[in-house]
Amino acid sequence: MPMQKFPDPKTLRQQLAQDPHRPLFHFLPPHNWMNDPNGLFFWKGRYHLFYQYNPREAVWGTICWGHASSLDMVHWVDHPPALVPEKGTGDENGCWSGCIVEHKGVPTAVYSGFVEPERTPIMLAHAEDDHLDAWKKSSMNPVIAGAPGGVRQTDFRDPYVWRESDRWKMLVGAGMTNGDSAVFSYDSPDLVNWTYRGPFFRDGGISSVRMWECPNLFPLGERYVLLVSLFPDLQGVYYFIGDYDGRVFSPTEEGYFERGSLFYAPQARLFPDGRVILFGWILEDRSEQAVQRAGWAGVQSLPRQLAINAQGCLVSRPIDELKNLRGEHHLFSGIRLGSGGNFRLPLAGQCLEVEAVLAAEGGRMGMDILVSPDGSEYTRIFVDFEEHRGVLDTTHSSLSKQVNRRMLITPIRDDSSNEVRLHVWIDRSVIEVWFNDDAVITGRVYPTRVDARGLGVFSSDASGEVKRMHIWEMGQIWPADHGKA
Ligand code: DQQ
Repeated sequence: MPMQKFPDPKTLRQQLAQDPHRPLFHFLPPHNWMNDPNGLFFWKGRYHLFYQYNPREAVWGTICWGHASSLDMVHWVDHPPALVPEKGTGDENGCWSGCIVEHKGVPTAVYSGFVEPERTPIMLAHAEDDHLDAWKKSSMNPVIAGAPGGVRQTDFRDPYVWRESDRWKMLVGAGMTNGDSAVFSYDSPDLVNWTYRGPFFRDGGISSVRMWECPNLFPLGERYVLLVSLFPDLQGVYYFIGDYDGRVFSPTEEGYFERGSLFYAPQARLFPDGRVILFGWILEDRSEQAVQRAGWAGVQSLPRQLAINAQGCLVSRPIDELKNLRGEHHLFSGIRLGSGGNFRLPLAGQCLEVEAVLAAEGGRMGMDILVSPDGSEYTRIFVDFEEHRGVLDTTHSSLSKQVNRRMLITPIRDDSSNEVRLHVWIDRSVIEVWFNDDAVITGRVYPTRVDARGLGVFSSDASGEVKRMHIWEMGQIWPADHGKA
């Protein structure tokens, strides 16, 4: 691959460090655009994260694979971009999403190339060093030239590969000419010669959209999980849980992993310690003009460990290693609120982790975060105890006209108790909220005021109690010399 000159990522990070919306403990690129996580891979003691990266500007285009690595999946160092488009080949207009597997001791990337206007052949590249800095595209490219019959050529991409006995297996996301969404399966002895095995799973029901992007298949306990991203994006990430006998996948449960929020195109991997961990792309939620002015776009979610809960649903929780970012701790307990009551906490911050137990007999109860002193900007996170819903309300988060306003809603399981556990991660413009450890909402907020940092709790249409609220001030995931706002 021709070596290209990329600017020093540390300098780029320093230049953007004063931006009050740039998160401090979520992974994001040195500058410009990022979308899907790719190639999650553990190699020689380090976790590697690759990502869809446009090094030229803060909007999608000329997609490369950006690259970072970590000892703990929390603190990261930048590497040079790994895969870049090459003229006259199957990736001349972009190196799209894919994964990395080890074949005969060599980490090998399997990904979708992009040739305008509509070809997305499947490509290979081999690592040439143990830092995974140097990559060589395979002389056998493309290893799959295009979509099988019955699939729209424009809607076939994102290979996901794993080893099964003595063969490689691959799923590719697709949209079919008959309107179904599907994943197609292939197998191979060597990653180069692939045999088409037909549709692995297809659906014309609730999850059927234009196509399924970024399929993932992994074992979780005794079961298998198929995860797909519903395209066009913003429609959510959907899962099927089932049995898989090496040929046929038979789902017994299904549901949204996250519905219609700003979380998309996740990649999950089974790591050597037995955990299945996933990162997902968190989109921006402001105008393209505002994004261009900021000079960066896109964030990775917190690394989330996956599990199947007692009700048979796919759930996630942030990995335990994130506790290493916890700084000063504050505890509030027994805050009773009458109907319509609110209480301003004697604390403020923009990078916080909050664990709370809320109790109410009905009505709505929750917290306000990123509150400006005059109350003109605030973000509301609450539980609707009547409707069993969790809500992230960003309608008052920002006075800017360049910002979208949303009510992001998730159903919460009714366990017939009057308590709900909240786990909230506030990282400047990024909010991730778990309700009762199983429902999650991801959102973005862009207060205009730097003093929009206040915190409060409220109750409406019923009285309630904040039984406990732990708050930690959070540290950053970059070395100190990368700049701090
Ligand atoms: N992003 C990639 C595609 C994938 C989509 C292109 C999902 O490979 O289908 O940047 O966001």
